[in-house]
Amino acid sequence: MTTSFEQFVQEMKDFLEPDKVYIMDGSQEEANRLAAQAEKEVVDGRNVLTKLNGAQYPYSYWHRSNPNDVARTEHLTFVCTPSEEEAGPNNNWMNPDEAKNKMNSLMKGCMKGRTMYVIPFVMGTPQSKYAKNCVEVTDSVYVALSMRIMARTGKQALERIGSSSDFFRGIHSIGDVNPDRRFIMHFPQENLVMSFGSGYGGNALLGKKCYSLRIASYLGKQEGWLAEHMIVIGVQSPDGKITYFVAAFPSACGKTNLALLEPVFPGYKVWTLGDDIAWLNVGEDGQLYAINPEAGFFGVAPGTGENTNPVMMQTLKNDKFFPTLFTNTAVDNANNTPWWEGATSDVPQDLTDWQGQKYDASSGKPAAHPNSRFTVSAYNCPTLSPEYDNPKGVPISGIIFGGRRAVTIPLVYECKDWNSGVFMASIIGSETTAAAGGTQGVVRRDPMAMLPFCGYNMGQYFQHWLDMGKKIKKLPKVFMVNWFRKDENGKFMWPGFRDNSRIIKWMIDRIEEKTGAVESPIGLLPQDNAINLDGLNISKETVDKLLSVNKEDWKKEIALIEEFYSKFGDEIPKDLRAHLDSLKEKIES
Ligand code: OXD
Ligand code: MN
Repeated sequence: MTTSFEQFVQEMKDFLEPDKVYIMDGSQEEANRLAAQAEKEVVDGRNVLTKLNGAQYPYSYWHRSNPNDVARTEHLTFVCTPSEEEAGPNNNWMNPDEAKNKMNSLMKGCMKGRTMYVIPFVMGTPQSKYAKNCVEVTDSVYVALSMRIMARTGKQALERIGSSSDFFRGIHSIGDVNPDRRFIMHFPQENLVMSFGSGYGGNALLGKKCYSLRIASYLGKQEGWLAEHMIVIGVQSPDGKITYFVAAFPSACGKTNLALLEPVFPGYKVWTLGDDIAWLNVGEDGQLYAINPEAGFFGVAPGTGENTNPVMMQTLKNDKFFPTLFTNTAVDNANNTPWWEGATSDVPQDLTDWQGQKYDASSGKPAAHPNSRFTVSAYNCPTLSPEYDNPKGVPISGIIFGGRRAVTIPLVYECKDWNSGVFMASIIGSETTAAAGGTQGVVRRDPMAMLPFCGYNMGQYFQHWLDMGKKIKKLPKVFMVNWFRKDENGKFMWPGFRDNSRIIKWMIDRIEEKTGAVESPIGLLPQDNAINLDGLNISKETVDKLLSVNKEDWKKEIALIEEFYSKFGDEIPKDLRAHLDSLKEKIES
């Protein structure tokens, strides 16, 4: 694309034909003004925002979406590369010309009678050489307000863009919120996304999954870096030393809880840098560095409460940067505060449910949608790392991968080296959750937790991971975890949440070579008593079960991995096939 910012805005005016154009400046005054306007505006039969109790949740608003528009819609999401092979079997593919024609016919003149919000934004701190310039146009004030929270928007972005034509273009309209006319089309070669018919975060906040993962993963392959579905944390030990980790989990597997963890051990502290996306670059010193390109958290509300994530509850009640949005939660009418399952242990008496109806607890249905969300600025987080805006990012010592698995996968193990880490990450399976439309609880392969987000052929993506390993001087250790293993009675064996810090501490001990490990067919397991379980009521038998490698289960797993790999044919790197063969041999011996 060769057009400047001004030319792009003009092109979009001509194409989308809005009544008004508003260019966002990113100021707090603007946030107040747009929020007040959104309270009055009715879209798709609902007020866009309803003000909540500011004394308890400062500057907070409630948003309800169309019940047909509550999650990412993977079957309507396309990667439009010139050839189908380039998009790979992991993506829905459409020929770019066909996709453009389809979107042009849906979007031509679609903003008549509406305002077009133009959102200049930077993904990453504007001072960073790793940050990227972007512009989204949208006709949704909810999207505009959300983008203000999730990215660095307005003047700082416009200054960075200047007269350059090198910026991502996102074109969004909520259209008539009709799933039959809903498409999220990615054009990696053109640094462009066109999205129509949905206001849901992952489909409409185009800086998030669409740009920072799908398009950015493609750019990362060209430019020699990685865009990953990962949290970023720094774990401080009592001696003051901070060890930085990135961790990848499929949606709704407790990423946000881990990103804001309060360790159980005195003297330890987790510093938060990101809860969803990390961009990984090799720094000048040859180490792997992570930045979080986002500026806010778009977190799953249900399950977030004082017991499970007290730091997030404080974040939601902070008032440094506003507004904070609650989408498809319920509302407690006694005090006009947002509520969701798990927010408090008791269910309030008088709730309005996520669809705006009086809640009937005997219905057996939840009051908040299972994928209801909060959108809150990272700057409101009391554990935000002082390094958050460091343009270099933070040096990574450990990479954690996980999934949600009732069986087979141990609580934790360490991969022997980088390449076996890439192999193990490439075979992750996880039970599906409410973050994407479709059946829940089915195990699907989700390599690196990136299956829905990798913007090109995953076979080539695996090769890119292997190639990155050759560029990094001091390779981080790679760990696999599964907080969700169940016993014969279907009960979780590991308490999870704050107790996950026990596992992180073991990882730090491994990184600092303070503890040995036990060889197993899949990797290195903790030695007896190496995980500090002080104060935890858990039997040795349960711990042994949590850490067991059951060959029969793994045989079944290998069959599923082979089936998954076979979809990619020759694109699977030889090295990973060799790892699979060797695993098979060890499991069958
Ligand atoms: C998310 C997701 O919204 O992964 O973060 O679905
Ligand atoms: Mn995510």
